[in-house]
Amino acid sequence: MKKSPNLIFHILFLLLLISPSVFSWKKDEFRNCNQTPFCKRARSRKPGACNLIATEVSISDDGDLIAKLIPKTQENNESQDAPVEVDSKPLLLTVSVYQDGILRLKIDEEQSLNPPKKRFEVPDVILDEFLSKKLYLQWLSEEKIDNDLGFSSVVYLDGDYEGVLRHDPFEVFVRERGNGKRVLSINSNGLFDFEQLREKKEGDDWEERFRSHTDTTPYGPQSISFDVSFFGADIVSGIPEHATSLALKPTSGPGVEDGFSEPYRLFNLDVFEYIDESPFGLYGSIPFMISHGKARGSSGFFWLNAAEMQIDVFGTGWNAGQDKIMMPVDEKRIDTLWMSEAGVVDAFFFVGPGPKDVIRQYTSVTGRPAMPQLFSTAYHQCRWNYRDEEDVFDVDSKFDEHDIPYDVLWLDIDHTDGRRYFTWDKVLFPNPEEMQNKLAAKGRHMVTIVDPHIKRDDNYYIHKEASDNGYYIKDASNRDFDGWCWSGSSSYTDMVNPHIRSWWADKFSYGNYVGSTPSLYVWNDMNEPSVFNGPELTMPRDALHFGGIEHRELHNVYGYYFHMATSNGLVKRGNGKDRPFVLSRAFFPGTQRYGAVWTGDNTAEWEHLRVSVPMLLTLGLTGISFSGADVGGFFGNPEPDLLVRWYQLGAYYPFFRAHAHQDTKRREPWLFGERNTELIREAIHTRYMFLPYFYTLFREANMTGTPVIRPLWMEFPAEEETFSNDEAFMVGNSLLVQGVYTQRAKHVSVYLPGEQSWYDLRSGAAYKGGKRHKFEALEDSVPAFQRAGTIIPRKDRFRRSSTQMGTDPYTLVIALNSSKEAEGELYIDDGKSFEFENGAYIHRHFKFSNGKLTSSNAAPSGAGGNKFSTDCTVERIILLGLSPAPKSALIEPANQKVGIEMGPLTIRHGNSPSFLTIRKPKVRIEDDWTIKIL
Ligand code: NBV
Repeated sequence: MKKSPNLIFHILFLLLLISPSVFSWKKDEFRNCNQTPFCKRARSRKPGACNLIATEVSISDDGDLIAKLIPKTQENNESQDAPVEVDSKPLLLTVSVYQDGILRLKIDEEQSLNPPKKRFEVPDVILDEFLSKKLYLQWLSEEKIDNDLGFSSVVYLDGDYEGVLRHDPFEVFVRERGNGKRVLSINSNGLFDFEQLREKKEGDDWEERFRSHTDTTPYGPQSISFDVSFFGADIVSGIPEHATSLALKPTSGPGVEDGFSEPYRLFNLDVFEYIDESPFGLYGSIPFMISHGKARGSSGFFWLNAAEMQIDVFGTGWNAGQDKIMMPVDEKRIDTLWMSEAGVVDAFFFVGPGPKDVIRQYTSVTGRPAMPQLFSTAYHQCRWNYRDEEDVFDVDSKFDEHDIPYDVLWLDIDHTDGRRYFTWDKVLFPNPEEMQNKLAAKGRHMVTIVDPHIKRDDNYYIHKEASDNGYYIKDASNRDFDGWCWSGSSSYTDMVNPHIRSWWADKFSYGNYVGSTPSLYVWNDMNEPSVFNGPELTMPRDALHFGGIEHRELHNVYGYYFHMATSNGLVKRGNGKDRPFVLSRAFFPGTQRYGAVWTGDNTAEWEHLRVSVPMLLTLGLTGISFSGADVGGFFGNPEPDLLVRWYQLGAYYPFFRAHAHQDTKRREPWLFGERNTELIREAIHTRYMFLPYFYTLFREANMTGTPVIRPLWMEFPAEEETFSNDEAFMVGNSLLVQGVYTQRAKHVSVYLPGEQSWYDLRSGAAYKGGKRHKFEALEDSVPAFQRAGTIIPRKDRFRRSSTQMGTDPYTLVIALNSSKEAEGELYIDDGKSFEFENGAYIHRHFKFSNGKLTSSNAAPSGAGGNKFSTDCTVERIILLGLSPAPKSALIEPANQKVGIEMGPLTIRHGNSPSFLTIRKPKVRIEDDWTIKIL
């Protein structure tokens, strides 16, 4: 084995890293904007600094609007043929228009003018299907806007919107047709800047230094920055990942709070013990922002760029007194500044007008969330580390002993032979297949971790193949990059290369991954990538990828490719039959197509429980619906009270997993005394009960992009009171959940939106909407309510795992609104394969009106049908809000009469208040039927 020359240093470094005392956010290890030259330059520009004008505007053969951007000089003020400034060649601007009112703006150097290098454009994110929806512009209209002397070019977006390219000064915006109201714009504040690549001249010092690291920056400054304005916006949200509020706070101008004077950073980093309430960038990056306002609704802006990005949100009035602003100053709007170290402008404008429309538009570009396997939507038990097979069996059987269901047991890095992924520690895990099979017999699954750092050990087959074939990322001197991580001296496979991705995917075949079985799935950690001795704990920016691309150009997309290759590997191993399950820490736009993500190494503190909600809501708004936070907090030991509250809230996370650092005390659900075990059991049971509802929501996300958990304003877009509420959230359109975020809380204040009432999930009591209520903080659950007017499908019988619930009957809970009506849906498929894509599923629509519950097919004609079938029946129908109490009901077409009784809200709470219940209607869930209240 090749020893690293400074092995001792590395070992010391590693020891330092894993000793608990150093686990605190080390601000100084990371650059701030002032220490980041491109950010500093961009932030110091003044509004109106951009002097580019659009010339030679025309429609190209491809049906796009094209123009050249050149600096405005004295001469070209009059004539457009004036010479351009030295070093500043014309830039090429392209506006393309796609279905659903989507405008795409690209700005790059003109390739015909031979720039020193082609700038990186991110491949493999935009769907081909989206590209096929391009509209070919036929004609262009020109008009004068405001008091302009020159013209602007106007293109058709769709029936309601138009795109405008203002020529002088250059600006692009989308406006409503007819009334001309702006929706979104770029460069209205004149902050656009594009540092063009140029040959290095004598005296140019391009090197950048940070702490002990030097970045050779061989191509010099190449950053891009511009302002984006969101009109009619009360809030902006999105651009994960930051541990902060859902409505983004200003980072520049008036109203900047303490700790928020740095821009929101988008640079995938492994941040030890991150703090809450900070614009600091964490493990993943999605440069997509969504705005929302009472006046007009929502709009969205997405910049497809994988280099480091920094984004400022300006406080209102930041540019007061500036005369160079090109927009109606009295209009309500939020201005932002987007800065990236490299790449091109490839930006998408989404017009909405509703929040769900914006997400549909964004996910039509980057893809809808994958449909997960049913088991992965249930509860996961994780810890760094379950020590050995005995530990695994012990934990597994204790779940049964304590009557707590779980679906997946996870193994962290120490299950491997010396952190060589795809291997097993032979002493601790001598019979991995047997172990998995034993759990699989109870319908349970396992997950093992596979990180991207490959141990540089010639006896390790993955390393051998990767180094022999030249599959590693290279350092700036073109040698295999050698960094330090959990495996010691390590290299990183170059996942940007499709051939290498395919090689990696093959490593998951049952033949290659010895000891793996069909019930084993995968966890990708450290894929930012994390490099302990690298600058800011990551890969040097001047490292080289396939095709000579510098790491700086694609840093944020690396983890996405790693996740993609792993996920493809799991599909391949089952010959394309089964859906994969891969959890990733790093992410990028498009990640939603490959699996789930979690919010990394949080801490067992109340504030981290609190911030998990805006973090997950933000991920959902930006396409990544399948996400969760470590229940209990990764670092530190939660007080039982905190742990219980975390389970109660986590039961509603789309991805529900408990996890803990190796130095923490064991915290399996039964270790905190009988009462706490009972409370945790109850929380996990709640999740299992709602699995049919969650699965239906996952399908909705898969079809439309609408996330499983949603900010209240997504369901109640006109209610201002909801805009800054990120302590409560909606699960689908029917449930509202409010966390409890303080120790020994006595009361919780909950805002219930809308005009209709809400039914408390535990007591069934109805509460008025459009009001804030003060509730007693009950020990046994966090406040959760079903919205009047909805029907929720549940499965109330408890088994060991979701797999064992397959044939269980359903309960339908009908919460009537003031017109005595309600609606809901249920989606079912085999929970595992891709057959649903061929129509093998059941999609029911339930409607209660005029005293009659009807179940009808909601699948589009041609889909659904008989390709998937189930014998499941409905065992109970609970009616909330119906009076006077009816005595019986008539089931059609069976023409059978059944009695209506009083019964508990859930079968576990036999002594809770009683509600009207139709017991054993015995209708089949897949059939059409009606039940008429008599
Ligand atoms: O693999 C060990 C941990 C893992 O448990 C955690 O979930 C990851 O986020 N991993 C980070 C590396 C060590 C962190 C201190």
